[in-house]
Amino acid sequence: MYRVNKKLAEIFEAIGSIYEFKGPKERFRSIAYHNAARIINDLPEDIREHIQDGKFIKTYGIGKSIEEKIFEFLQTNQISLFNDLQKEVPKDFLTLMKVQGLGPETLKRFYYDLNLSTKEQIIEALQDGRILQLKGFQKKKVNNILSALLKKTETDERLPLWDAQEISTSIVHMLKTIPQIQIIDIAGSLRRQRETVGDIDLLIAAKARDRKAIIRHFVSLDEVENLYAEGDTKASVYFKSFKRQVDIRIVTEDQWGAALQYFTGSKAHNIHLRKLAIEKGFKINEYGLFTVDENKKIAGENEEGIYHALGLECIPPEMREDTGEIELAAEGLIPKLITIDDIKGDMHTHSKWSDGHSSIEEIADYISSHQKYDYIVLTDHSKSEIIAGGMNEDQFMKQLKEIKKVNKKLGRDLIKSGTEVDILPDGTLDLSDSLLQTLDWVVASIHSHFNQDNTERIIKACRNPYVCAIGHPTGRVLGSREGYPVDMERILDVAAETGTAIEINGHSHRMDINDRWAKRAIEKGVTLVIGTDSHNTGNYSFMKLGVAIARRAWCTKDHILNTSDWAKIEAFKRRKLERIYMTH
Ligand code: DGT
Ligand code: CA
Ligand code: CA
Ligand code: ZN
Repeated sequence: MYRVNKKLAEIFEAIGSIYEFKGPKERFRSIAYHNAARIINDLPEDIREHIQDGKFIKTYGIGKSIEEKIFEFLQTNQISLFNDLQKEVPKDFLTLMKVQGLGPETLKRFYYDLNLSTKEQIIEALQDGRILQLKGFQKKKVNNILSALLKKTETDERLPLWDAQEISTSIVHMLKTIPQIQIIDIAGSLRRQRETVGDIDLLIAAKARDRKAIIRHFVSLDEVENLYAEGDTKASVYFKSFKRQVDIRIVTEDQWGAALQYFTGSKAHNIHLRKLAIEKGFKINEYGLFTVDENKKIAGENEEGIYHALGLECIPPEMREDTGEIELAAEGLIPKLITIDDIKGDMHTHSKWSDGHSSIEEIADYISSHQKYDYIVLTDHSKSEIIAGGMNEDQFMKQLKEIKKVNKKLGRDLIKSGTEVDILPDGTLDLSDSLLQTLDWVVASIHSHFNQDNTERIIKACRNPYVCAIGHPTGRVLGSREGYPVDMERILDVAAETGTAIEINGHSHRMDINDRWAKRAIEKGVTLVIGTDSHNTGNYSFMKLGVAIARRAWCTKDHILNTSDWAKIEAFKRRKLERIYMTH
């Protein structure tokens, strides 16, 4: 999610809750701010993209007065109304209202009926039975609130990879101004590109005598709020604006490889590696690889050296989870993982024709100047997606003409026609077969009935000869919605059997299917495609998240269809058609 959006949404949420706390006469204000918070939270792009010539391009249900607050925030980084309102509620209120079971209404009663205004006072009153005496507070409710209050919140949550990448990039940028730093890189789960990240680990190489100065500089950055730990070679701090813990570790240049290997992990990978080292008469730590008998340093300057000394091929960070990669490396069988440069096109994007923000021409211009793609598929929504501006068959035919026009102007077939067609509740599709047959690429996705088991629905879609791929197959949305119930093993089997591709949706909110399912898919011989589900030009870079999932799934470029030129994609479609008609 975009940091401005997130911050604004948080403030609006808080304003809404303060109005709620203030009572019934502020009810409409409260609703308006809560609404605005939700709308901004759901925006697929940076809110600043919605402003042009000092105006909102679209209002999105946001009224004039809230619009002014948005401008105020973008210009001054604060909202004066919010500063004033905060003085009207107890100090801990804003953090407390986010605790499960403690809405503004409840807090109001604690405050007015029992005169409780801090977290400590509330905990005490929950424990000593005072709250039990309030009407409507039975034992179970009290216990739930108590355990929610005692549990750490918010910062305990793991951070989606995209956010972690943005944050770490900006921190690395800040630190690069420190002249004593020789090398700086990310480590930990972030370097392994896990889909969520617990904390951010950074590694620095510098001369021993410069460490103190670097650490002092780091911990006194404006952004740093809390210092958890500070030592000779490390510091652990809390970054205010990112609400995240960041660990730095400083080593000397000759220890770089050993330290990078050690702090990249994973823990399980490292433990296995250490066992292997001991078997071979070595010991390994963050300073290097040493012989046990003479304590002689064998390797440590770079990671390759460490792995090679242990008789292993160097293992890409994304594979380091101790799930068989060390055994593979011992046999020299580490696959050549796909890279972003292998990608020849994007298989899932939306234009202004449905709920995207760019016209076909704008997309063509942007892709031509920013990507080395051979093709990009427009997969706008089908008619039952009313809110998302889904299109009927006639509109798709019109869009087809527009695509031809733009391609002609470009002088090449960059833009491919397609759709993300809805799989309806009964498993049939939202567009006619004759239209689907005309399009270059058909992704079929589920956008409704999330609570039912959707296995059969998806399987039925796989059996349609014109469905090329299943979009965001589990339907999960990171941090807000679990996937619908679905038997993914069966779906993968049917995908393999029918020659239907399975999508790795790289959108930062989705990352669907994830690395584990993608690995399972290729084990079963399923072809994967990566799409970004872009709704604006900023989204095309989600391709790197899709590639991250594929790398963590041990995919080579041969596993991913959109590393091929378009002719191979046509062949893939033909194979599916033949297969379906042969079995009928
Ligand atoms: P996270 O932050 O929960 O997403 O996961 P990681 O993998 O980034 O874990 P973190 O930040 O606790 O530690 C970073 C790396 O440091 C970890 O991947 C491996 C290494 N490490 C940490 N603790 C240990 C340990 O007790 N033994 C070994 N061998 N390595 C460790
Ligand atoms: Ca970490
Ligand atoms: Ca850490
Ligand atoms: Zn979709």
